[in-house]
Amino acid sequence: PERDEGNAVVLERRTQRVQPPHMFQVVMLNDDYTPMEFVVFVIQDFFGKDLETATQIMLKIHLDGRGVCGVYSKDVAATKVDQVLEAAHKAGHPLKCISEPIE
Ligand code: TYC
Repeated sequence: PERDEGNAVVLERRTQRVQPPHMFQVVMLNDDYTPMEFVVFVIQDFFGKDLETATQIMLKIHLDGRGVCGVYSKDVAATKVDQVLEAAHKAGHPLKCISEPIE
């Protein structure tokens, strides 16, 4: 650092702290048509859950309307959403999921 740096620079360094990365949850939404087995498959395949956990998440979505499948950085969450929507579209199911910031 320069010895003659201005007060503004010093103040900025004191007040601008490094923030932890903002995390995003991928939320899957219920619908009336997507087969339960397909949802369980997707949750296992794209979110790394085992069969029992994936089944619990699917049933939670089915009953509550939505459920969190995983928490990731913004980029990774967006990629997960794209992968799920593409797989659902290819299979002809209306399954939807979204990414949203936590807290
Ligand atoms: N409600 C669907 C059914 O009864 C199952 C389902 C669960 C669909 C979760 C979407 O995200 C979902 N076949």
